[in-house]
Amino acid sequence: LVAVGQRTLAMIKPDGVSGNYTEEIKRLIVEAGFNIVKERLTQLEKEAASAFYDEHSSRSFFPHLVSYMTSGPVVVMVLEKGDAVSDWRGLIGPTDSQKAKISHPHSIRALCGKDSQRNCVHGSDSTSSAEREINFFFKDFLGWMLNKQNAKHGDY
Ligand code: DGI
Repeated sequence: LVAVGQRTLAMIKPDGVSGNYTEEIKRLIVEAGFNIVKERLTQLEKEAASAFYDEHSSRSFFPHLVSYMTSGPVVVMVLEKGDAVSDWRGLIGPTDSQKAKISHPHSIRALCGKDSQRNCVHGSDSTSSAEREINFFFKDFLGWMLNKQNAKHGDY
């Protein structure tokens, strides 16, 4: 029996995609021993970005966060590895990209993040948020997008 690794959700945020970091980030992911088991390019709308970051809805930066997250396409991936959640958090580095450049110079946020909002990548912070976020992008959100498309085409 082959042990299946833990799974986590990784996202290349709008600044990472528009800055052309997608291929380099994916290379770092594979080099670090993760398996990319699912991947999609998508565009978040206000409703989806707000739902994804619901835990921050009362923070003063929330409106800015939502407009940043909806400013361009994102790449979402399911990564698999023995300790996927903490290993991916380690590889991306601290939230504040400026701090990352000093304390974690080899992290992905040091490589392509700008500040504490435009920090290039996302990683689930626990196994339970990984489960929620994977379902969000590869189950719930997918269904929601398809329903919207069907509605647009009058195909109920
Ligand atoms: O899990 P992280 O992304 O490392 O950090 P988090 O869960 O504390 O915050 C989620 C996102 O919210 C983060 O990636 C960017 C945004 N954010 C967090 N703190 C700040 C922030 N955005 C702004 N503008 N200012 C902040 O202090």
